[in-house]
This record gives sequence, structure tokens and C-alpha cells, in this order.
Amino acid sequence: MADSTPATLCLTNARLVTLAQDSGYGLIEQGSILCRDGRIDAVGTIASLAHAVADDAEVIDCGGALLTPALIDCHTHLVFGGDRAGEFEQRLLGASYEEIARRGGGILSSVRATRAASEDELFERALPRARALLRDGVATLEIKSGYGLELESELRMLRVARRLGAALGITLKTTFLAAHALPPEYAGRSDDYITLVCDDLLPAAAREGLVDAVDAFCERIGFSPAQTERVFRAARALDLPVKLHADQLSDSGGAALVAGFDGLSADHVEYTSAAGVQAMAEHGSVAVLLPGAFLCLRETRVPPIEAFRQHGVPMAVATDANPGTSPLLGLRLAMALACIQFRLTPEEALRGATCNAARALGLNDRGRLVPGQRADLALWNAREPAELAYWLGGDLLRELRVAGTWIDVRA
Ligand code: DI6
Ligand code: FE
Repeated sequence: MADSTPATLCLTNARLVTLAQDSGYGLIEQGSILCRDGRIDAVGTIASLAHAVADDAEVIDCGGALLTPALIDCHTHLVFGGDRAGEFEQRLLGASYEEIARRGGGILSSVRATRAASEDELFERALPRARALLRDGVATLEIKSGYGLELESELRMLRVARRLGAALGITLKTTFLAAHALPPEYAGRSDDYITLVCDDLLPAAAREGLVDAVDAFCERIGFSPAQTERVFRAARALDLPVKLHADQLSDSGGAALVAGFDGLSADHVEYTSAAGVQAMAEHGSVAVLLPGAFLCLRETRVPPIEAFRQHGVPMAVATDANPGTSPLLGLRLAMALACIQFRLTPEEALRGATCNAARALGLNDRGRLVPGQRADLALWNAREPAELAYWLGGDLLRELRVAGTWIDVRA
């Protein structure tokens, strides 16, 4: 205990999944957790903490249920206009994602719909999607721009993301992704568009305080490594951290590139080479696995999971919720898919959606149940930690708390 001020909240009679060490669930049977001012004050068995519970503390009996850190979805594209159900049908009839993109569909069809939507429309459409994630225990959510590709629409997306965080009472991290696709008005002039991104769009969004990190789509159908590097230099000049859609459809050296900029994360990483893994390990970049996109694109190339393990590269798991390649609105389902498709253990999947996801967002104040961390807590209708990645969907969340405060996820 830091001092003698009474703890104000005590969740007791829980199976605590603390993730306190670098491996293992860190289970505490018949555990209690004391919180004060939105932070975790003490974690231990009921017996060891009984003396520390103040008379006026709010005490919640968890009835032996599982209590974990609240989940963190560290990679989404949740704000967009329209949907792409029609392309889903085309893909089922045989068209590939890259073919659809080259025909002006794909990301560009979401760009048209997003540009045409007002801020309120974008907000109203994104709110239920975000709520679906909260019902899976998500208390920290990242949302990227990248369906505007011009100043006003990119800013609008980022403002909507911030509004979602405020409306839901959760932490919302925004990532600037104007280097997502080439807008039609720049066809054949991709270097000029990157100049616009670096010199105008990014500085303007950063000036408005709308950017927590900078991302790009480094791919044959996106931007080249050299163009990505220009975006990263512009981010660094503004003191903003970087991350990257790297090596999703081909090995373009993206993981090594973003690691070289001390990037927070390389995301997708299906085609990442041994050199890329090595660079990520050296620079502490997280591998963000996105099994929803892998499933929907019917990919067969699995990320180099064993190499990440061997090199100690932390692995996160996220939904990549987006209208094209991953219309996935459940982080637990993403965890299940990471286990089934990529052979993560359920423990790795849980770390991937808690402490390692926090790291992919540059956050070190959440993701574990240890004193000093934020009291972002998820209480589950489950007894075994592996259940969180075992059930495909379902209504497992019993209660979500953000900085100690109960959140109404059904609202
Ligand atoms: N990779 C993805 O998974 C999303 N963006 C990207 O660069 C897909 C975006 C979309 O198809 O709308
Ligand atoms: Fe993505």
C-alpha cells in the first residue's frame, strides 16, 4: 500500500488473471483487487488484503468469476462511410482483393462514401460498431483515419474518433493514415500525394491535436518503402511515433523499415522475413496480428509466429475492424482466430489483447493487474482464462470498468 488513505473500491472473490510476469496468467485464486482514484492500489488474496479494505469502500463480490485487465483493440478502421458487402459478394464469385482495388473499388469505394458523409453521420454509424467492441470488454480503442485522403475528410474522421472516445467514456487513440491509398485526383502522381501528406495533411492534423501516431500502407497496392520512409520522417519531425501496415500481401521489407524508426508496431506481418523479425526484436516493435483480415482474404501465409517467440517480439492481436478486409466487431473472436489460424496459445492471445496491445499503442499504464496501473477491468462470465479465446462470440462480459468506473456497455 502506498499510504494509509482508504481504498475506495474493492472487487473481491474473483479469479484474478494478473499477467504480472512476462509469462503465465499470473492467476490469483480467491483474489481481491483494491482501487483508488482510478488506479489499482493492491492485488492479492482475499485473506492477505482483508485488513486493507476501508469501512467505506464499495465492495463488489465477483462470485468466483474471472477478472482480467480490460481488453485493448490496438488496430481498427472503425470510422467510415457506407459498407462493402457488395465486394464481399464479388470476392466470393472469384475476384481478388487486389483486382477489386485496381478497378477503383476497395479502399477507394470507402473513400467516396466517407467523403460524402457528414461528421454526425460518420459518428452515428461508428457508435454501434464501437459499442459492439465494448461488449467484449474493450476499454482502450485505436481508430485510424485513411478513408478521407484529403484534409477536411481526414480531420473529420479523426474528430469523429475522438468524439466516440468521449461519448463512450473510454481511452481512444487516433492514428493518422492518410498514406492508405492514392486518392483518384492524384492518379499517376503518388509522390506528389506523399508530399501533400507530409507537408500539409499531417502537420494540420497534428496542429489540431488529432494525431497520437502515424501509419501507412506499405504494399504493392499502397505505397513504396521509399514513400513510407518520407511519411515516417515527417512524423518524426513532429515527434510522433510510427507504426505500419507491413508485409500483409508481399514482403516489401516493411517490418524492418518501421523498426528502423523505433516504430511502435508492424501490423499484419504475414510475409515478414527473418531479417524483419530480427529488426523488430532489436527495436522493441510489437507484431500486431490481424487474423480477421487473414480469414476474410482467405490468406494461407501465416505470420512467422515461432520466430517472434524465439526473438522475444511481443505479439498483439487486434480486430482490424474495417469495411473491406475485416468486418470483425469482436476482439475475443479475433483472439480465437489468432489461436485457430496462427496457433497462438490462449494466454498469448490474451496478452495480445491486453499488455502487448498497450505496448503497440505506446501505453505503459494498463494491460496488467498490478499496483499503479489504471483500474481498467473486465469481469467475465467465465472461470478459465482460456475461455476468453475459446468461445467463438457469445456474451461473456459481466462488467467493464474504466479507471474504476462502471461503464454501461448496453447503452
Ligand atoms: N490493410 C487493411 O487491412 C486495411 N487497410 C490496409 O491497408 C483494409 C482497408 C480496406 O480494405 O478498406
Ligand atoms: Fe488495417
